Amino acid sequence: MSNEKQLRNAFLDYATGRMGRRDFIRGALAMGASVTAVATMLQACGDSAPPPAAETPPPPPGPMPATAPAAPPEPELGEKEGELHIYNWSDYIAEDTVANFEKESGIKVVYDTYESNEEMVAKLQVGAGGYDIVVPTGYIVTVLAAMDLLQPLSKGRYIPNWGNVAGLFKDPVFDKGNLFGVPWQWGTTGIAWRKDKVPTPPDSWGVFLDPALKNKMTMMDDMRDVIGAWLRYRGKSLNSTVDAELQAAKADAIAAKGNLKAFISAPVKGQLVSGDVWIAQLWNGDTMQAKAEQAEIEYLVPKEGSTIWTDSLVIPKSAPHKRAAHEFMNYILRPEVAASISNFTGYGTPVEPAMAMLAQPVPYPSGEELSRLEYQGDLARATELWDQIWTEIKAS
Ligand code: N2P
Repeated sequence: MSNEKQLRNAFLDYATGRMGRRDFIRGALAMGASVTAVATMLQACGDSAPPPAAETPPPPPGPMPATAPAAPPEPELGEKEGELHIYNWSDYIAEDTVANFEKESGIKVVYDTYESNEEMVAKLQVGAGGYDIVVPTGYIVTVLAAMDLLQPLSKGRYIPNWGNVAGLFKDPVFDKGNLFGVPWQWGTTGIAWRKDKVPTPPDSWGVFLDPALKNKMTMMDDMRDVIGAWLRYRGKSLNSTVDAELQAAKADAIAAKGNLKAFISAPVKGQLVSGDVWIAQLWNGDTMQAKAEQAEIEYLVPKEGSTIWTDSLVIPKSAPHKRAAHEFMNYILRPEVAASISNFTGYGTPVEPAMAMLAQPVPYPSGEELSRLEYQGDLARATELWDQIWTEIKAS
């Protein structure tokens, strides 16, 4: 493994809490990283204490400081640009949000969509798209920040509406201090089903193993959600990095694949509405969008549990229109704008004063639901194993 790759792995382990500060600093310096580079990486994790000089031994582990480290100074950006390129998940914004923003700000928006985190990250990594805003799920924010692909936000300067964000969404584990992300929407992954076609609620991930429903079911085209579901089915964490658990999940996924019409995410909505698909692994909000067209569609979180997530707006470091990106972030934190977005998407809003304006407010999950839900974490070094298993499932 190259030094650079080793350093990246060490940083991911540190960023996700698998490696202590002291081990990370010692290892990074031994791999040839400069003290400044180590300091930058520590700061990216919200740790502003300077690393020790290379020749000084690392400090002994001590108690946590009583006060949070001071936030890094916020970059000042130039004049507002006249253009903004947004890359978001499909069906994840109200129909008039962009047009209203353009009218008010005079900024021309180019808007593209994707169907999975992987599709978006792949584009960012090769530097394609010229995007100013992308919308990763929590654990992906950690990964992009660790790869130094994100612009630190200047919330104090350009996002006065930041105060509207509900406390629950401030300072998340995946982005301590909200250095990089403005929370966009939150939701769960579960099962959408047609109650007129399937009389009993499919309350277990095991339903996808039922040959009686062959070709009437789909799972998402999403490595984390598919393998995660089969891990939960066997009582394991959907963040497992244990080879034996992952091999068992692979075997279940391959068995289920024989009954599936396809691996498909948001675009399955049309097939649920038409009745070509009766049972689909899907997110709560997309299910609500389909239900608006076909009342027989229902949603549940299987008894074995599933994923809860928050997606955030972030600005790639390479973004050509960073000031306009901040302007958009500030705009969508207005209560009436946030409410109109959630009214369309069916997902929960992190904008507190918007809650009272929702036609069908998405309540925060109950204690019982929360006990069955898990946030996805960065898989760090196990990412390669997960990638390989997903490739094997797709190729089977
Ligand atoms: C968009 C739903 C995206 C949610 N249709 C995935 N976190």
